[in-house]
Amino acid sequence: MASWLTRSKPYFNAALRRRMPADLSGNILPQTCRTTPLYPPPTSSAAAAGRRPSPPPHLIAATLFLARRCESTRAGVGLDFKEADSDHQGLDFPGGRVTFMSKMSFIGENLEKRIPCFRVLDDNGESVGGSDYEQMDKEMSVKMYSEMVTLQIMDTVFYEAQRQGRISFYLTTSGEEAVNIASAAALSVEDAVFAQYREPGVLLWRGFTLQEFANQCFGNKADYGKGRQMPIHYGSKKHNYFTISSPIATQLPQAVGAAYSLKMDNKDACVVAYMGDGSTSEGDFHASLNFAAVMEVPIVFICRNNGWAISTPITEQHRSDGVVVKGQAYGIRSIRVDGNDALAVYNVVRMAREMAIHEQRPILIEALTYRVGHHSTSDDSTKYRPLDEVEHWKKTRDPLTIFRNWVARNGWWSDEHESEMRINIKKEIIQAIQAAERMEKPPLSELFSDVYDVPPPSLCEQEQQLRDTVKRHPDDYPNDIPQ
Ligand SMILES: Cc1ncc(C[n+]2csc(CCOP(=O)(O)OP(=O)(O)O)c2C)c(N)n1
Ligand SMILES: [Mg+2]
Repeated sequence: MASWLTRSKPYFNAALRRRMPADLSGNILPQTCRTTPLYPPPTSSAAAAGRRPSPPPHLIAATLFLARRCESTRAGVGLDFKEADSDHQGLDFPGGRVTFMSKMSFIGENLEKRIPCFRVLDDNGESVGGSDYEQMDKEMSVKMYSEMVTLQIMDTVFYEAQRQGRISFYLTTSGEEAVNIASAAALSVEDAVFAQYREPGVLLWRGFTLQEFANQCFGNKADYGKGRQMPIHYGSKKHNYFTISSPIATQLPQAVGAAYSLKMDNKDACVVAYMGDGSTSEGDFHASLNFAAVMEVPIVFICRNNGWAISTPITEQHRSDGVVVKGQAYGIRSIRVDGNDALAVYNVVRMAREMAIHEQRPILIEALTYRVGHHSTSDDSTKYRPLDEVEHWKKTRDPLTIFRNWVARNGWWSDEHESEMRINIKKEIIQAIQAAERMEKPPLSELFSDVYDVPPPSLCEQEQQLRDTVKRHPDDYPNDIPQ
C-alpha cells in the first residue's frame, strides 16, 4: 500500500483544495450551503505547498482524546486533554505529537451526552429557527414532495401486487421517503450511487421510470438484469446507480474503490454509498471506512439508521452511540441528521457532497429514521416489535407530513393538488404494472449468458440439465418463459 500511496500523492495534493474550520474538539463549524466555492483556501505554508496543515498539539490532543469521564473503575477517571502533562513532554509520533499523562486514564466507552441530531423542521413541519440551512425554492420543494408521494404510492401498489402473487417479493421504503428523496435531490447525476436496497427513491429522483421499476420487479424482457435478480434489485448505468446486491455491506468496499477512481481521474463528483444500521456490523463497513479515510477519497456514506435490521433492534446492534461516533474512530468527519426532516437531510447531504469533492475526503452521515413497514414481504414485524412503536412513528414523525406542512405553510401546496396528484400517480403505476406483466419473459438461455465469453463445459452441462428437468416436470415451471 505504501507504494500505491506514493504513486497517488499527486492526486492527493491536487485534491486538497479547501479546508473547513474546526473548533477545539475537532467539530466542524457550520457554514451556509452554497454551490460556488464554499471554503477559504488553506493559508498555512504547508497547505500552500499542497500538504494538509498540521494542527497545533493541543488540537490533536483534543481530537484524539474526545472522551468523557464515566463512573466506573479506571475508565471512570475519564480522559480529558487537560489531564495531559505539559506539552514539552510529548512524544513525536507519526500523525502528530502525543502528550504524556501520568494518570492511568482509559478512554470512556461513551460520551456523556449522545451526539445531537441536526434538524431544520420540527414534527409539525415548522422551522425550528436558528438552523443552518439554505432556503429551498418552490420548484425544488414541490418536486421533492411530489417524488416522496410517488415513492409512497409505488410502494403501496407494488406491495399489493406481491400480496396478490403477481411478483415474488417486495420491500418498501415506508417511513424513509425523506432520506431517499432529499439525499438524491442534493446530488448530481455525476455522483455514483451504491445503494443497499431500501433506496429506490434515489433512482426515482434520477428519472428511472415507473415502467422501468415495474419491468425489474416482474423480471420481464425489458428488465436490465434480464430477470436474473429478485425484485427490487434495480440498477441503471444511465442513472449512475450500481445494481443492488443482496449480501449487505458488499456495496461499501466497491463504493470506496469507485471513489478512489474518481479521485485518480480528478473528477468533480463523488460516490454516495447507502447502508442500513445492520450493515454497520459487517466487516465490510469497517474496512470501507478505514480505506476511505486513509486514501482520502470523495465519498459520502449515508447510514439510514431505521431502528431495526429485520428483527434485530438497534440496541442489540451496537453499544456505541449509534453509527455517527464510528466515523471519528476512523478519522472521518461525521454528522447525525434527522432522517425524517427532508430539509435537514437535503442540506446535510449537499454540504457533505461539497466537502467530499472539494476537500477530497470521506464524510459519514447517520440519518435517524424508522422502518415503518415490515422488513420485506417475507417478514411479519408484529412478531418482534410493538405496534404502538410503529404507530408513534407513523403518526408523529411521518416524513411526508412534516415536509408537506412546511411546503403548504409556504403557500406552495393544497389538498386539492394532492388528491389529484395521488390519483394520477396511482393510475400510472397500475398501468406500468399491467404492461410489465403482459411483457414476455427473457428466454431461458439468458440465465447462462453474459458471464463467460465462451461458456465452459460445466455451464453448458448445467443448462442442459435444467432444460431436461423443465421437460420432465412441466407443471413445476412457468410456461411463459421462451426456451
Ligand atoms: C451478508 C448478509 N448477511 C445477512 C443478510 C440477511 N439480511 C438481509 S437484510 C438484513 C438486515 C439489514 O438491516 P439494515 O442494514 O439495518 O437495513 P434495513 O433493512 O433496516 O434497511 C439482513 C441481516 C444478508 N442479506 N447479507
Ligand atoms: Mg435498519
